[in-house]
Amino acid sequence: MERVQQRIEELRAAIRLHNYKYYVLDEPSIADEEYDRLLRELEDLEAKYPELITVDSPTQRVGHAPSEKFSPVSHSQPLMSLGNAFSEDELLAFEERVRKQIAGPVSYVCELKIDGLSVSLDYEDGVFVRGATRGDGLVGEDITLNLRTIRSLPLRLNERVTINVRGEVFINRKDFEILNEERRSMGESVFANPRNAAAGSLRQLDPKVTAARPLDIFLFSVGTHTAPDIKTQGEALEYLTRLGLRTNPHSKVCRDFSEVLDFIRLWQNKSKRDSLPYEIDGVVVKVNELAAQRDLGTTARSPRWAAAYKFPAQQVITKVVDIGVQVGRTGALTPLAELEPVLVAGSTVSRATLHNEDIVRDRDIRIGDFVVLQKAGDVIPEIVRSLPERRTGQERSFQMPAECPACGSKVVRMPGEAVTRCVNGRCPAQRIEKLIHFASKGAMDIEGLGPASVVQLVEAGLVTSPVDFYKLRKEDLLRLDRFGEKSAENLLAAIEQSKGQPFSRILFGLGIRLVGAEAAREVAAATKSFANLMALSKEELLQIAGVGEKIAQSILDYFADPDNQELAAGLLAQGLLPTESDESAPEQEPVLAGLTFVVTGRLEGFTRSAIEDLLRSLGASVTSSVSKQTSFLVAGPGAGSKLVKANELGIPVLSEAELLELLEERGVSVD
Ligand code: 0OW
Repeated sequence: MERVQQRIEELRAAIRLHNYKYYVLDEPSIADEEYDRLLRELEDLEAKYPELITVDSPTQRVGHAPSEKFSPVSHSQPLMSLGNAFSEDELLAFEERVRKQIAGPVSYVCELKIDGLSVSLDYEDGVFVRGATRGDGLVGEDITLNLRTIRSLPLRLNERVTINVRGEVFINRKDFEILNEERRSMGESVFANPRNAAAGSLRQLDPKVTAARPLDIFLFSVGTHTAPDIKTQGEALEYLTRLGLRTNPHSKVCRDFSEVLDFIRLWQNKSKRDSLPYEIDGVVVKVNELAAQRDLGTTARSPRWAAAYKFPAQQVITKVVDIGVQVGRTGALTPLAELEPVLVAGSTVSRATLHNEDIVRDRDIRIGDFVVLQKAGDVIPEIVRSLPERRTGQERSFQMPAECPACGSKVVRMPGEAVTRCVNGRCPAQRIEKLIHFASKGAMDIEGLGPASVVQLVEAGLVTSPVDFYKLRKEDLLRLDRFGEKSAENLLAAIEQSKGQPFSRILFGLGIRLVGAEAAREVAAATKSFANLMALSKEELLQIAGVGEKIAQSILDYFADPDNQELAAGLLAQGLLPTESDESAPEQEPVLAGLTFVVTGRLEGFTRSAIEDLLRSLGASVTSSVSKQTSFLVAGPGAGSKLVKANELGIPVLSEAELLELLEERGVSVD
């Protein structure tokens, strides 16, 4: 046994070293067959002596049973997002703010901004124990099993430290193209860009699927750690590298801001970026000294000591093959340019919206024109201008059709409005858009009921109104292609689960003109049920915050239509809402679960106990003293020693307004 244990240790150490050289340093040090032989010998030994298997053995990369769903993980410290700078001037303004706040000399670190998915990793005594997506910055999803499949992510560090680190998971451009090729050949939908491919691969419920995807990772910051005292971001990156974690080789400590600008001008160059195997969408500029970072602090969402310089949008030239019309869920007819497919900013574009008729005329875009197309990162592509000098005289101007292309009924353009609209409430194009909107993330959030599935259900005659979603049966779905046992059950479960959505989401999901998510929240909070809402007069509607003349009229018109009354009754009949208005305040989503708050100083809008009760009702714990475990300090005017301590420990500090903003973001409206 002794000898076996020793041989296993030798094999693990050798394989771990080869993994590190091959995947982390990109410097293979052994022939593949030699590597495979070592791995197979270890697998055989572990098969013969399963009691000797450890969680950090190189053989334990791919988990077995797929999980039902991802469990939530509250981040020890929030994963911040980044404020953007779109020009050198905006970057100089960032530097100006830093200089105003920081007395002594300041250096910077420039890091390529990897265009991937940010994750947080926990190592305990050097062993990888948990990994999560960023989520909303406070709470992410546990994707440990999937992260373990990333070969460049070590399951065990070079030192036995307990540390939290953050980084970006990505897929190389070449691997992205190969993956899309495979999906195309299997008739599956392709990923729009490498970032979506990485995100889609990481959020697979079955780790075996993730293991087949060529994911990679760069780590870029150190969270809580028991490590030696690190004073700068530069040292943090060196420390990550020393631990055996993969860091980006192009990061650079810049003594002053002119070096920052040099770095940015160097990497802005397209051929320089194309020389990288992965996509970057900018440069992250960080104040190097951690003490200065603490002095600068953070806003609710992003640090004041970092900025993301986004490269200017890439522009390409392509040809307008045709200009069609798309009918939206509110009946709006939107001109849509069909383009000769062209690669821009990491993905292939073949369509671009032209917004409305006036824009087509103002920019003089004609069918057959060569045009300049612009796309910044994953922002929607846009036609900047046409190139009249390349016209041949064959080009044709766009005319908005007089009838709706989907149902043939007359279209109207109200005087003074830019939008042309189909007013047939039963128009099939609108019907589909409405169904897509009803199931969408911001509304009923029905997982697996994206645009393609909605179209499929409508074309199969299974669904014409949102009520029909709740009448679907498994046998209906199994008759459709791309639906198997599992996917049919998952979809029906997701539809069933959506019955618990609050009234505000249902109201938003109906797609009433001018009633967006915000107005829907206000109206739902004020009326609590369809019955109450439909009983309101215009004057009463106008009493509701956020409801003006137009919205009140739109709501009255909507519920005056018998089809919509039938729809509301049909949804109730499917058990979507308690018909009576529930007097008890709906219990709040625990959006702050797992977070620890300390409150100090005077707050304008709350008594101390009111704010603490609110935070506790949202799942947070509230303590009286600041420590490393504190997630946020809420500091009103007159904050004293607690504020100093929070800054010393690098704890994010929120003003009362920033706290409200953070709650607002999580859908908590505080009256
Ligand atoms: N994408 C990146 C990157 C980076 C964090 C630390 C505090 C705020 C941002 O390469 N090199 N460095 C950071 O630093 N963030 C990055 O990506 C951010 C994470 C979340 C949103 C961006 O993707």
